[in-house]
Amino acid sequence: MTIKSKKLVTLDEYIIQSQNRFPGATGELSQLLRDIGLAAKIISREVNKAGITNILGNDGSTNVHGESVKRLDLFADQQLISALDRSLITCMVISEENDGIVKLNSEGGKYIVYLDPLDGSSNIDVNVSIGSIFSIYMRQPRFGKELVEEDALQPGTRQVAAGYVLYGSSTIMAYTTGMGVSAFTLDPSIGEFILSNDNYQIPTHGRIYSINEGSYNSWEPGLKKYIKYCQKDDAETGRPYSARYIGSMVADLHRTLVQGGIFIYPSSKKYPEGKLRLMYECNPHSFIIEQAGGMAIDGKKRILEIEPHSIHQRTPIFVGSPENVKMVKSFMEEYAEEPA
Ligand code: P6P
Repeated sequence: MTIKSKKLVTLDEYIIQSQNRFPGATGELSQLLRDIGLAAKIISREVNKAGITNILGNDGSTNVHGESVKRLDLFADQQLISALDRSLITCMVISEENDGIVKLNSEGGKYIVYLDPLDGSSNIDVNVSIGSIFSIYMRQPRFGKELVEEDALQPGTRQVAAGYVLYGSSTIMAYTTGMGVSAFTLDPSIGEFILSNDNYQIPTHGRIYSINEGSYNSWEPGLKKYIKYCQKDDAETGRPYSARYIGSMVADLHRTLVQGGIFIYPSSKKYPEGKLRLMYECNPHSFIIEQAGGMAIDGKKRILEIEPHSIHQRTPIFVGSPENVKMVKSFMEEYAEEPA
């Protein structure tokens, strides 16, 4: 009797196998991804025991956006930055937790990394899934010149890799280097990320819409009409949709990638530019979703084509299954002139 055992592929093995497909590859991007994977394991360990140790709660400071910083935010930021610093491949990091650019020991490093070290951290104390997000660019060829913020202001189309780690019922790391989206599930018993999905394809249409309906009154007319359309009971066309909103972008976007549908964070009275940050929340998730066959717009144009003017700038985002995104866009165009 032959026992067919599914070959387990670890993150490190997968990265090396992928790199071997590119003879010219130097292995540096592979090393960078492995560094992030190592930091993710350490962060996962702390997140999973946060309730026991005294790492929960606020550390008393506020970040560049005036948001109270959780101790786990700082821990995740430190772990990711030190992991990237050790391999001397990254010249600078831009992180939600730091006002300006963070220059690393290797100013000659060829990569620039954006981080949201622990997105959704307001959910930490109520045990809801949270995540780390990363976005990787090549440093523009200005070698020898002093590193400045402008070196990092590149549109999302120039990302060389992007991904996230979701600390949920299991810890999952998903990333893309432009050749599709792969995901790995952490097996804590052996401390390895194991390949769990080799080429995500988002459903072309999904029956889930994900938006914070608390800001309904400040939405533009077309968005209001679209959400009302989703709520209509129409068995023939598969409506009503289901509403799912976790309030943790990484968790909402991972569900959207796997089950399809649409995630929306529009502009509102409180956030006229949108709440979510372009460079380290919207661009990486948009790269992932597009690589899986989905769409990501700011309401009008592709997120990835936005020319950034600031490392912490915000943008509205409509992201998910292509049919859902096209439909909300058509609703907003059709009712653009209606009074709010
Ligand atoms: P709201 C978490 O604070 C976050 O940055 C994202 O993870 C999440 O999608 C969004 O904000 C939730 O914002 O205004 O709905 O609470």
